[in-house]
Amino acid sequence: MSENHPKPDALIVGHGNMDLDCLGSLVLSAALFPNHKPVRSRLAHPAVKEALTVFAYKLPLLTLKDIKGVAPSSLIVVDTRSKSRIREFLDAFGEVPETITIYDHHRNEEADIPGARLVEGRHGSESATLTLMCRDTGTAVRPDAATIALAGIYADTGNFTHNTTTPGDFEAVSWLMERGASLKMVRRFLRPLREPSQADLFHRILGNLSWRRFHGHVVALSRVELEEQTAGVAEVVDRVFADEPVDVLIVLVDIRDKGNHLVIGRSRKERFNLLEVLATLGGHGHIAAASAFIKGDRDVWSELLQQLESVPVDAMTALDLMSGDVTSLTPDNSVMDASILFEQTGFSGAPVIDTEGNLMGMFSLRDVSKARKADAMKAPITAYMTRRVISCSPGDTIREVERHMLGHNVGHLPVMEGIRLVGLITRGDYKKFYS
Ligand SMILES: [Mn+2]
Repeated sequence: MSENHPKPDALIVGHGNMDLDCLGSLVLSAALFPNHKPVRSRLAHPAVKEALTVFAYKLPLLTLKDIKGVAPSSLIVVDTRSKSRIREFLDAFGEVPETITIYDHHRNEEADIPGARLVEGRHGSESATLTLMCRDTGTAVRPDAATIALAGIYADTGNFTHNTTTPGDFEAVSWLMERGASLKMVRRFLRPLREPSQADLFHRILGNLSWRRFHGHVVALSRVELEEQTAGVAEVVDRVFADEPVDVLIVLVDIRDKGNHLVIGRSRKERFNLLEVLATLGGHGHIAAASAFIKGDRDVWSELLQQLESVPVDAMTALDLMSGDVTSLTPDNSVMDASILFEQTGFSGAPVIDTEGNLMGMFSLRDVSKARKADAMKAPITAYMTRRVISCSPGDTIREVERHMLGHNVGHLPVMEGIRLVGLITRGDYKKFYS
């Protein structure tokens, strides 16, 4: 900005190291509040750098240099509510702005910007919230801005698969598509591992993976070294997380030149609050995606393991999923007896228990129809039951339960403590868990 221009009086900033949702939020809020000028952060994710290169001439983003010493009367903060994440901008200002308004969806982030008014974002991406505001206020959004916003929504919702995704994210996408957003360009921005160094890091993270159990949660951990801090590490972690069948992934990156550390975590479990785990390391983010940057010589690995030991909520296990009050059959029951039981109860299967309480097998509706075809409804159920029963233990994780049920295509999974039947998990129990 040349000396001839007046210093801007009203600004929009996002969090440092801009990601796509942050850029989308900047662009949309610039459309919503045309008297406010958006400012870009010093660092940006590789995908954002690419977007800036493609659209630079259409995105009038100010730089830190432009706002040095400015005392804005009004500041809009998007995609963060944390003071530490807008530090570079606050440091550049001559004075703290009088009016600060925050548009953010990081519900678990501490809102510690003094005097700021928070407009709570209720969707999986802040770009969705601001898109719907544009729609509702009749604010025009050009195709380029729509493309960037669309990329932000895809990125922050993990292609609409994160638990935080709402119908509003979809509504916003629909509206942006009507404004001419380019899916082709979004695909380009979202393609992972664009740098050779990212591919290398990807393989090293995978190569160093180990699995540990903390309070029933199975956590995949990996520790790698980088010569210097490079952009795009989080994208690599996302890629590993997308490919690996794990519930929680935590990667520690030791950065050699300055002796700093970066911890990036991803979780698919609502019960596993990553933000809480990384809090003592100064982490920020969401329950499902958080990271921490730790300066200097600290044994971050040990601290992390210690913190994981104190994960607050135990993992769900077979015990949480099962019904303990199991209706069972005995070996002297006939197929007809079982058929009547199923009809009366609506069950589609039951364990067969002998007089000593041992599990002899499982008998299901499928077995009834087999016997009916053979005209053998009076035969004992032992003639038609499944003897090789797939079972699990009360302490098995949901993932292990899943493996048993889906891997062997069984609709009833007995939960055994040694030879004693303690419960039964049905397809219905399993589906309830996912609803
Ligand atoms: Mn966001």
